[in-house]
Amino acid sequence: MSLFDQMPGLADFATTAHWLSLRGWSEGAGGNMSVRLEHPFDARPGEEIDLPVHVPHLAGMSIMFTGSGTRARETALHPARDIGVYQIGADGKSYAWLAGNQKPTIELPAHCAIHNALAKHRPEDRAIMHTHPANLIALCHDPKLGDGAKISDTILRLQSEALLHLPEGIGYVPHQFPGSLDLGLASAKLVDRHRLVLWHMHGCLATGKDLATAFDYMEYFEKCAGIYWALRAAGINPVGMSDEDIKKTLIHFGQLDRYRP
Ligand code: 2HA
Ligand code: ZN
Repeated sequence: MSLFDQMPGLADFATTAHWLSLRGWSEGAGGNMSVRLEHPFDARPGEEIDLPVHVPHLAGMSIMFTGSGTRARETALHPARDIGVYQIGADGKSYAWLAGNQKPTIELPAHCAIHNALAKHRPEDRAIMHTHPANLIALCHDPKLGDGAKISDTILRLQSEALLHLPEGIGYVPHQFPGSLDLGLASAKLVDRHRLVLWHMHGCLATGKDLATAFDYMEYFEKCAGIYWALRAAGINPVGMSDEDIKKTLIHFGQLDRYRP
């Protein structure tokens, strides 16, 4: 087995890609993922490529990225073809290929900006997932909602465990071009407080200690959004749990200090 095949986190990456496809969240080549490795990957780096963003908290780190144009439904079958590992330069201003796929997602700079914020604020959270769940994207189209606080307050109270998983609610980034660094920079500002960031009429970003955990957060949010749309389709205007029940539940499970209504 090659060093690449033994890379910690490779199975998590491949399995999660498969599930993104099974869920129908990453259509075609939609979505992308990245994971900071705990230890540098031992390979001779390729040519140094300048990053359009300075990421000092990632200096010297090895990071796995989805390859450009790869399909989530195929990645588990072809991990070395579809997943690349790169090293961030010692000055945090460049990256270089180490192994696997050699053409990273166009969102590499955006992911680097977000990893830089995670490494600073939540270093235990090493994984970033971006995908396109339909029920979540549909929330961006609802004039009754409109921003992260309103979406969190409306959606997460529809299932009594969702707020226990996501008491701080979700972040929201207004329109930015897909793949742009601005999208990454705006998300980087939110991930110190939020595990999930919804991208206006585009998709959602999840973070976690690994990709399976980031996927869990995406599922909790998508489940609530599915309940919301089922109720709306039935002609019911969802109200959800009362403030009192929410507070009692959060106190019971010791999560009140994380709650941001
Ligand atoms: O195509 O989802 O946001 C990959 C993407 C870019
Ligand atoms: Zn996308």
